[in-house]
Amino acid sequence: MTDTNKSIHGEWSSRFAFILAATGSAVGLGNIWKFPYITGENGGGAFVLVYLLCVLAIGIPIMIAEIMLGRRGRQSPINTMTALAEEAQVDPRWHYLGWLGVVAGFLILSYYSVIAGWAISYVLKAFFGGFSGADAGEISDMFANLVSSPVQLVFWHSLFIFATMAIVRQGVSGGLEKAVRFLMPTLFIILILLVGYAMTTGFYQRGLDFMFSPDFSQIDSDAILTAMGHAFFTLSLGMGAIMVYGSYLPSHISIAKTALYIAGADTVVALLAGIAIFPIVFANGLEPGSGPGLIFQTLPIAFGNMTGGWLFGVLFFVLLVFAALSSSISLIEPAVAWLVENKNMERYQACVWAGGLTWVLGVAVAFSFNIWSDVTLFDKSIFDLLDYLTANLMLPIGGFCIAVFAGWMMKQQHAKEELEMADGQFTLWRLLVSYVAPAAVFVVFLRVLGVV
Ligand code: VAL
Repeated sequence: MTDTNKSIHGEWSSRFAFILAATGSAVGLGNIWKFPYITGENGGGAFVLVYLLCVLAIGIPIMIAEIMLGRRGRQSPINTMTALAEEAQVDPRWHYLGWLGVVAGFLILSYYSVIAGWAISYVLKAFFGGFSGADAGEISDMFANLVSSPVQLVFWHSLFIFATMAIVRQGVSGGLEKAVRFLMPTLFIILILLVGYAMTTGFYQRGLDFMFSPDFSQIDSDAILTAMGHAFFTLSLGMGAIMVYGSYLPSHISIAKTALYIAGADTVVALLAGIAIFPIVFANGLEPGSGPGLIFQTLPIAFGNMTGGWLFGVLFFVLLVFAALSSSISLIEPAVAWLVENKNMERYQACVWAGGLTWVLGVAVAFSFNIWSDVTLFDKSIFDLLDYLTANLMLPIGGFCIAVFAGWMMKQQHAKEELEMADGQFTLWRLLVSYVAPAAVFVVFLRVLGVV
């Protein structure tokens, strides 16, 4: 773990390449699909405010910590944590933190892929003019038809897993670096265009009010947990992704500044998605809390009714699929890196195993929207259960442990060496990562459990 060490899997070509890849990981379905619908389900403004606070006070410091741990360990998250625990001379069981991340990434990908499959099928719907002139009712029926078909869902899910594994097989620094460089700005421009359309609906102000006027009577401790969990989800924290990407980061690059860029871009994309969607929701008398189908039931109305909507619709869903791909590869990379390191596999073999397993679980998720919709555990469908287990439990617990490890277990001189921050900044980061972030996660859990 010296400065000159490199990961056996390769390294990013520059700081910019890392920013692109990590932003690619962060910006995905979480921002465009999940953020708007959970905001809708949790009453809007107050939820958004809690989410923003969580990104700032918990997410950013933990992101800095997670990148730092990855870069110092230079291996898959499991082996990184083993090495770091040894270096810090603490309990070797800290390597379970690596496992937690790898398993969370795998579980998330299994449902992420099903949703990304919806986006792929919408590329075709847009292309064949399916949205043109359609009203809210027709668009809702279109969505209902899709999710009620197990065959279609499994087909699109399979395609998405295949695409993910094909990219991961190539290694992440090749084509993807280049693709993300062009795709991210384009996605951003289309979102701005959609905001432009939202302004013409007559309900723009209502949408803004919904998102930015906090009404705290709308949220309870579960909503706060969801907002906090989403801060981890959207920044790709606690799922091994950012740690493994950190392990490919050359040593001379400033981690803190990089983390700020990534979190900033991620937040802007999520807010833009919300600002574009809610005016359309209100203008068409739709329900903000209608759940995971929200963007698929709203944005097609916009595309079907605006000038050039055909082109923008196709472009938007293509870009959404790419945003999902640049996230999905980061979800499975930790498992693939571990299989290569520990099971003596070639990269392609590791991809077949990791991809195969995710595919199987994803099929169960696809069925949970139709033929298995009444299979429930703790009152939740398979999809809901996996989402809750990962975003609301595993990621915050993983984040908590990352903060504790970086703030309390690791020798501070080592953290300082890696981060190369000015003294004042380092002190602020330490304060946040050692006290504020772990305490906040802890208190939210206690509240949900009804202890405080
Ligand atoms: N952070 C990504 C997203 O928000 C994934 C990796 C969960 O979509």
